[in-house]
Amino acid sequence: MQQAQQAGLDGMQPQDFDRVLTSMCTEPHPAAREAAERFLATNPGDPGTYQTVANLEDRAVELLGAVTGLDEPAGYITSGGTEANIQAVRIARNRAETDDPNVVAPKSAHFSFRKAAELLGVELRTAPTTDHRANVDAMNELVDEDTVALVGVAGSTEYGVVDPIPEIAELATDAGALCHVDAAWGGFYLPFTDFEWQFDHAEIDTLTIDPHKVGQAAVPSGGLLARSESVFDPLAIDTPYLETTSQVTLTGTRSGAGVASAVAAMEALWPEGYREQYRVSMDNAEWLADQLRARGHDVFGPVLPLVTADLSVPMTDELRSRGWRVSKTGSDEMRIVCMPHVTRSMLRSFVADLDWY
Ligand code: 0PR
Repeated sequence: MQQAQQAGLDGMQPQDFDRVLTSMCTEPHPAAREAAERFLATNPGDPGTYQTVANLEDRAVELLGAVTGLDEPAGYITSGGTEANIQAVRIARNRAETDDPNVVAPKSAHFSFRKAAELLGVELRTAPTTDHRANVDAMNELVDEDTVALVGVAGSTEYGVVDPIPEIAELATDAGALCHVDAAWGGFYLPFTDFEWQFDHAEIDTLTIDPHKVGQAAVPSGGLLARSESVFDPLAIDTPYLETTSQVTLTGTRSGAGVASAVAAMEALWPEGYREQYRVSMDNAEWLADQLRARGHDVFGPVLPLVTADLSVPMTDELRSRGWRVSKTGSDEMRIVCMPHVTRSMLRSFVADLDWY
């Protein structure tokens, strides 16, 4: 920000992806980039005025429904996974009758649930995990009559694991609580795996899946889906002077670029392009895991295309100084996310740099 003020934008370039091994964003698909630019000045928050982009949003939700196993999907394009998760917790809180609501999630749940809890006055109860995966018994122990939602993660931020969603959904049904699945990152890899995480696998009420992550849309493009339109009823706010009479979204003005680019990316890539991307990224992650194991490191994964390893922290700092963007888990392991821009040749030169130490 400071730099931009001093130098102006002339000649400034955004971050190159060629050494980024830690981001959950990636290079947008060329069609997504083009669509984002074309719809830059549109606002799906005002569908009466910006009808074309509103129709595109319906198409985006239909495509997200196809990805997540939902025949008649309801939902909208959010600013990202954070907004989608906040909204899911808001639905759960608003529809329940308690004054002291709590949400039960595995401790692996993304920090956006902390934001949701704080904003909404909901207690977030986090249960210990087993091998980084939600432990359903531990979650069950935290459930009581004030539990309004249970959360499962399908593709966790730190380790890329998938929680036992059908079991979590059963707990939610028994508790009369909402079942929310966070597939913000994993959602575009998971259709090509055997994991049970979709609406047609379990009694799921709401689900987060972000086109701006593995979906290869432009930022900002998140997704919140619900089993039916009525799930959104507890969010409806009157909008007296717009042509439409109510809004269920969190933000008012929203990005038409995000909506259009989500449609463009999904039309270009669903399903074959994403399937191929899953295959390539998973191969890369497995190759990297093998290389690190062969060098004596303790490696976790890949379950989905994400690998962690017990490289020491100073080494991670050294790597950063050589331009590699790597990050650490909460337990100080190095964490590599094999996004679409992460190629085998990138990983080869990364491993060669590791050998240099
Ligand atoms: N749910 C899951 C499972 C996530 O991994 C994330 C983000 C979110 C929700 C929230 O999504 P938004 O960031 O779109 O609101 N996970 C990444 C993280 O926190 C986000 C990220 C993306 C970080 C790109 C860095 C980066 O360069 O690590």
